[in-house]
Amino acid sequence: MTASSLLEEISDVGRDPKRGGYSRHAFDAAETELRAWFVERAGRLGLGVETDRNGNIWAWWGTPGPDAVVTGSHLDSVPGGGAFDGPLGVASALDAVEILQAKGFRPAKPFAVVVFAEEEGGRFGVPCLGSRLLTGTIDADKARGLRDPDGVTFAEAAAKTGLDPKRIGRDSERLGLIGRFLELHVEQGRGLIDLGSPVAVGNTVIAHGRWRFSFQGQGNHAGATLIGDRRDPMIPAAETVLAVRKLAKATADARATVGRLVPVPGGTNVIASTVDLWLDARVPGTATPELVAEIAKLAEEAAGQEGCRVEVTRESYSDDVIFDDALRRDLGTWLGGPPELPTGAGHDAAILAGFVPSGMLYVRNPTGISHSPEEFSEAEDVDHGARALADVLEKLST
Ligand code: HGY
Ligand code: MN
Ligand code: MN
Ligand code: MN
Repeated sequence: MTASSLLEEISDVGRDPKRGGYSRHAFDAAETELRAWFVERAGRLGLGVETDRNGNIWAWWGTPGPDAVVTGSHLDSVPGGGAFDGPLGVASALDAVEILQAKGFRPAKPFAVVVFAEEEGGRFGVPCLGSRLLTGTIDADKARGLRDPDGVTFAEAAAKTGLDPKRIGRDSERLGLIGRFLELHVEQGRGLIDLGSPVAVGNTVIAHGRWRFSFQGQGNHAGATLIGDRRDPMIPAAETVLAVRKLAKATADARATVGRLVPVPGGTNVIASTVDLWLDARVPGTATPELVAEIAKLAEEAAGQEGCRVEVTRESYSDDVIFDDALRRDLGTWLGGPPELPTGAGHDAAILAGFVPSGMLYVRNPTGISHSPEEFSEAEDVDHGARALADVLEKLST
């Protein structure tokens, strides 16, 4: 089945009528349905499927072994996300295997399609959790203790899906099998429209991280409390949101976002006792921590003026990544010199790039919008991308 028809096949899974788009989060009903879909589709291609200790699914074409060519992406989404971010890479990998099998190709090296767990961090808050656990770039105890918005820990959710929480953590043996990793992904931006090409080769992923700002004040009655008697955490939180924009605008090429802000208890006629907000900050090079420190300083000043406190916690951070030079060059040669694209979006390939030669292919998204229902890629470009992936996987596996 072509990648576009595989995406069509799952187009009703995890639709989110409230937010629009899709909400498919680690081990929830929708993502579990997608996992089962992947296992069934991989089985039809004769791939040997297994789930690793961290919840990543591996579909082996032939016997697992060293110097493996591995491709894949993720099936989870952001809340109210698009149909392509993640599943496009998985569907294209399945289509690429079918294209190669149909022409009688057999890989000369071990070959696997992988689906990483919790790439968006949409449930447990840390992006690329599955690939960070595989590579040991997150402490296993910290990961086990991560809580979702309902207070369920990653360990509990993993156990419920059949994993042994005690085994969660770096999987050196499995990591050691990977010779090359290649992720195909929908473009999250509009570079390819302007460049007039259906595909591009990834070159860099900019540094990015997530920080939690927890503002503590005094919960109180909205009508009975004079303004001068308040310690309202919503005020410094709001000032921090404005400071994020102001300071990011003053920092070259910075992107900084507050997409999630949670007042507790969250009543219309209640002055909040606490307000939590999450900052997603990304600046090429080493300037992200500096930008965040400036924002935190303003947050502390604003909290002090309102008689509140603020606690800032770093929840995740990844440095700038440059993909493997030789692989980038080979991909460019094999695909006839498509453009190279930097990206501000994080990917599992960027986590693996610290351990194995990794690369990315992007497929044109004419809306230039992602992490939103408008995310899109034409079927013609989707299937062109899958054929391009098949071509380069054949070269890598010969
Ligand atoms: O947030 C990101 O950049 C990615 O889509 N997980
Ligand atoms: Mn994403
Ligand atoms: Mn993605
Ligand atoms: Mn990714």
